Amino acid sequence: MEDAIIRETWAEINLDHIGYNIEQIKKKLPQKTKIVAVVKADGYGHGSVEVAKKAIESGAEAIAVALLEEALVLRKASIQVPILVLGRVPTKFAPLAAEQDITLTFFQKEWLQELEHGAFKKELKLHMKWDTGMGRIGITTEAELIELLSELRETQNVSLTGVYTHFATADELESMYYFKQKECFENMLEVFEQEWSEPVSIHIGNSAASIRFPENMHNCIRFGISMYGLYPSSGIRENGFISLKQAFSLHSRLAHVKKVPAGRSISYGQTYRAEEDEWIGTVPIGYGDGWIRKLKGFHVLVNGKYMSIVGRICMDMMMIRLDQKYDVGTKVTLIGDQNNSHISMDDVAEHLETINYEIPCMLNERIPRIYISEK
Ligand code: PMH
Repeated sequence: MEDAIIRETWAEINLDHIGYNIEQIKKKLPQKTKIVAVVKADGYGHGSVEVAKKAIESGAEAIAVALLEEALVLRKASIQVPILVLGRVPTKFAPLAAEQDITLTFFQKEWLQELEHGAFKKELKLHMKWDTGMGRIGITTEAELIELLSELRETQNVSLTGVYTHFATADELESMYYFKQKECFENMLEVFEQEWSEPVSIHIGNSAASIRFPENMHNCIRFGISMYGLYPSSGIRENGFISLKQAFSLHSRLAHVKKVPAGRSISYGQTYRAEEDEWIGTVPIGYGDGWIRKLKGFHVLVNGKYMSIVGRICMDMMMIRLDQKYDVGTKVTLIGDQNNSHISMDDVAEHLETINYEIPCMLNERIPRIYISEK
C-alpha cells in the first residue's frame, strides 16, 4: 500500500516507442556502429532503469550516465552491460567504480596520479575525453594527449577502453563548426593511433550527429534525446531525417469543477477574472511537481479540446477554463495525445522558451511514472 499510486496525476512512458526509436536509428547506422543508450538524469526524466532495460532489449549494447551514483542505481537493478560515466568522478570513488565494472571518463594527468592503488581489487576501465570544441571537459591539444598517454602507461590497475568527444552544434543544419570539431577529432585520433596500439572504442555522436551523419560515427553512438522520441532541434524534426515517437505523456484528472460568475477572480494575486459566467476546473498539478508558473497561459486537453490554464499556477494545483461542465475525475492530458488532439513536448518547450530536453527532466519525482508496453 505504501508504494501505491494515490494521486491522480501521472506520466506514462511508452516503452514500445523507445524500442521503435532505437529501431529507426539502427536502420540508419552501419552494422559496425553500436548503440550506447544515454540515461543520465534518470533517463531524461523517463526513469533510467526501465529505459535502460528496454534499450538493451532493443539492441543497445551499453549505457551512459553522467554520475557514478546513476551508474550504481543501474548495477543495483541487475543491469550488466558496460556502463560509462560521462562526468568527472572524484578519484576516491574509482575503486568502487572498478569493483562494479563501471567505466569512468578521465582527461587530467593529476586525476591518474591521485588514484589510490592499494584500494583497487579490480582493474578500472577508462575512456579518455577529448574537447574538440564543446569547451566543457576534455583535453584540447595533441601535446596533452601524448602527456596523458605517457602518464597512463605509468598507472597501475587501469585499462584504456575508449576515447571520445562531444559535439556542440550537431543539431544545427549549418554544419561548419560540426565539421571543424570532426576534423579536430580525426587529427587527434591519428596521433592517438600512432601512440597506442591496443584497440579502443571510439565514439563521437549524440542523437543529432548520428541521425545526420550515421556513416561517420566510428564504433558507437551515444543516443539520448531521440531514443525518447524527441528531435534534437526543429531543423532535424522538419527535415524528415528520421521518424520518432515521443515516449512521454502527462495526465491528470479534474479534482473540482464549478461555475464561476463573471468578474470573479481565480488563484493567487487575482491575475485572472472570469470574463463571463465560466466553467472552471481544478487540476492537481503545480510548480511543486515541476509544472512551473511560467506555464500560465498555456493549455491542456480535456475531451480532445484545448483548454487554457487561467490564473497563477499554485504549488499543487492549477485552474483551467472549460467549455462546458465536466465530471470530477475527467481525464486531463497536459502532454501527449487525447482523442485526435496533441500537445507535444516541443509545444511545452516553445511556450517556456527552452528546449524539449528540459521538460521531462523538470517534471520531478513527485509525478509517478507508469510504464506502458503492449508488446
Ligand atoms: N554524450 C554526452 C557526453 C552528452 O552530454 C549527451 C547529452 C549525449 C551524449 C546525448 O546527447 P543527445 O541527448 O543529444 O542524444 N548531454 C546533454 C547535456 O549535457 N545537456 O543537454 C544534453
